[in-house]
Order: sequence, then structure tokens, then C-alpha cells
Amino acid sequence: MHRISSEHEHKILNENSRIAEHLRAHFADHNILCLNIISAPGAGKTTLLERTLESLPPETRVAIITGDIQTDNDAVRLARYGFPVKHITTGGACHLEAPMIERALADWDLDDIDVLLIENVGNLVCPASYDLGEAAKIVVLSCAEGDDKPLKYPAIFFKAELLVLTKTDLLPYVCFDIEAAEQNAHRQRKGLEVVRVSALSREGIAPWLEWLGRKRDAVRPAAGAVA
Ligand SMILES: Nc1nc2c(ncn2[C@@H]2O[C@H](COP(=O)(O)OP(=O)(O)OP(=O)(O)O)[C@@H](O)[C@H]2O)c(=O)[nH]1
Ligand SMILES: [Mg+2]
Repeated sequence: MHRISSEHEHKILNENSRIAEHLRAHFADHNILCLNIISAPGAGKTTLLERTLESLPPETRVAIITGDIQTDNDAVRLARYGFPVKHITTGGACHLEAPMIERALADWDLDDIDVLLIENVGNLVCPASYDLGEAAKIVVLSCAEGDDKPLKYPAIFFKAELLVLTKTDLLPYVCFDIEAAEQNAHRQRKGLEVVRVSALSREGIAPWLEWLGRKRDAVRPAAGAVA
């Protein structure tokens, strides 16, 4: 029984990888920076995106895809900023898959997009296994979750290019050693970049936007900075 289900899973992952590579090639053809944002539920992905979108000039060619098991709450929150937003309701799946992204993009003209931000379903485990064709994964960890999480959920910290430590305004009230959290993350991936952010005070938003701008410029050198 176990063997059949793992064979099935293997087949799904293979098909996912095939479509993800196809998406990656499309993004490269259109000079699109695609980022896959992953965290446990409630770590602050949508709030980080809200702070991001409110900081961008209206002419910025950014688009967002959000995934949730149920509700389009996040898409409603993000649509207020005037940039194109699509929502994927997975109806039970605990992660986004490449075919879902392919379908969501079907009626968007990729020539109109420079940066595609994907907010994955809140989950620190399964989304790490599903390539969406992104240039980089970003892992978001909030200071309310425990500084040992990079040790307990190593895969996403190993695969991510950036760790965003959110809710730093809560540090005086929670038992969270931020230096230990970073060290634990670096045990999974040496050189993992880190930004510390409070969406409440907006501290750390500027370095996050700088990181985003650098990434975007690497894909589209002539287009200027995002922020
Ligand atoms: N104090 C504080 N609260 C924050 C911060 N960022 C987010 N929150 C709060 O944390 C809660 C969850 O934030 P969301 O942005 O919805 O989290 P999420 O990761 O998008 O959640 P899911 O999409 O459900 O996985 C909300 O009540 C936010 O207001 C922060 O920097 N500081
Ligand atoms: Mg969200």
C-alpha cells in the first residue's frame, strides 16, 4: 500500500517538474522574475506583500498569485493596491502545483509582467517539494513560531535563497532568539540571505525591497530598480 502511494507521488512530482521547467523557460523568455513565497500559516506572507505593493510605483509591472485551501481573502486584501492578482483555491491541497500556475497564467499577457510573486499555501513542508518554475524560493518565518523551526523543517530552509524573519516587533514579548534562528537556518544553507522585517513598524521593508530590486535587475538589467 505504502509502495503504491509513493509511486503515485513520484509520478505527480515528475509531471510537476516537467511543467515547472516549461514555466521557467517561459519566464526566462519574457524576462520575468518569479518568486515562490513559502511559510507556515499566518507567518505574515500576505502582510509582507501588502507592505511591498504599497511601496511600489503604480507603473511597476508586478503581478501576484495567491494560493489558499479555502477563501480568496488574501487576493481581496492584495487587489486593493491596483496590481493584477489571481487567486487559486486548492480545495484541500496543502501546496500549489505547477499546473495550477500554468492555468492561472493562461489569460495574462506575460509581456506585461516583470515580477511575478506567488504566495504559496500556508505550510512549511509540502510547498518545498513542488517546483513552480520560480527563480527563487523565499521562506518566511515569524518571531512567534520558535527559533528551532529551521532545524525541524530543514527542506525549505535548504532550498530558499532568502529568509524573511517577520514580526520582529514581537521580539520583546516572545521567547525567540533571533540570532539562534539565523544560525539554525544557516546550518541548513550556508550563505542564506536574511532580512528582518516588521510589517507593523515597517522596519526592514527597505532592505527587503532592495533584495527584490537586485533580483529583478539580474533578470532584466535594463529595466531599473523595483523600489
Ligand atoms: N505584530 C505583527 N503582526 C504581523 C506582522 N505581519 C503580519 N502580522 C499579523 O499576522 C497575522 C497573519 O498575517 P498574514 O499576512 O495573513 O499571514 P499569512 O502568512 O499570509 O497567512 P496564510 O496566508 O493564512 O498562511 C495577521 O493578523 C497580521 O496582521 C508583523 O510584522 N508584526
Ligand atoms: Mg496569506
